[in-house]
Amino acid sequence: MIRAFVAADLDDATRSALAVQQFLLPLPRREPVETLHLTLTFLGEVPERQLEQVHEALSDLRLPAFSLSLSGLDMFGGDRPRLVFARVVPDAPLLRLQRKVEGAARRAGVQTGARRFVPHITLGRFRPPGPEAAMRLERAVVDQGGFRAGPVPVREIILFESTRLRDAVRYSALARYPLV
Ligand code: 2AM
Repeated sequence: MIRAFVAADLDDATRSALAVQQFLLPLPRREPVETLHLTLTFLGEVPERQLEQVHEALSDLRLPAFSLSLSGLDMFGGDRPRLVFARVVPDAPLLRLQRKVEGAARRAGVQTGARRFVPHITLGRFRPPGPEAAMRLERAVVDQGGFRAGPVPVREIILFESTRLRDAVRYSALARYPLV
């Protein structure tokens, strides 16, 4: 079984802008800047043969290159925050791409879950800190709410394998699909 997901890659200028935000936030843990990405569809643990079918379906997609806009920061977890992210504006070209990728995964027989797509780029993922640290973090997220970036060009999407290591996760690109 291979744990996999499909994501849009980011250009260097956007990575740098996000790294600045990471350093301004009191994050208990930061995602390594070179692994920042926008997940389009999380496939979960899939058998290798099925992943090959996802690969074929993704290879058949003909999709245009487009741009993203990033607008503000947010958290998942409420008053027990466990993830801080940059919000990605859910505009039409992104939603169209996401639907196509999800459709390709489903055609290959992958059950992708019913969660609504909330486009985001995770900056930090961690165990919820204590109440004081959580409040400091929330305040910083609000203070940095004016963060904007873009247009972020998206010229390819990537099929990633995710491997859980002892205290980290490694993402390896299995295949790349150019948007034309
Ligand atoms: P996240 O950053 O919001 O956690 C690899 O784990 C990528 O797939 C991450 O970007 C992660 O998003 C995303 N993902 C979506 N659903 C997931 C799930 N149920 N379990 C793990 N990762 C998930």
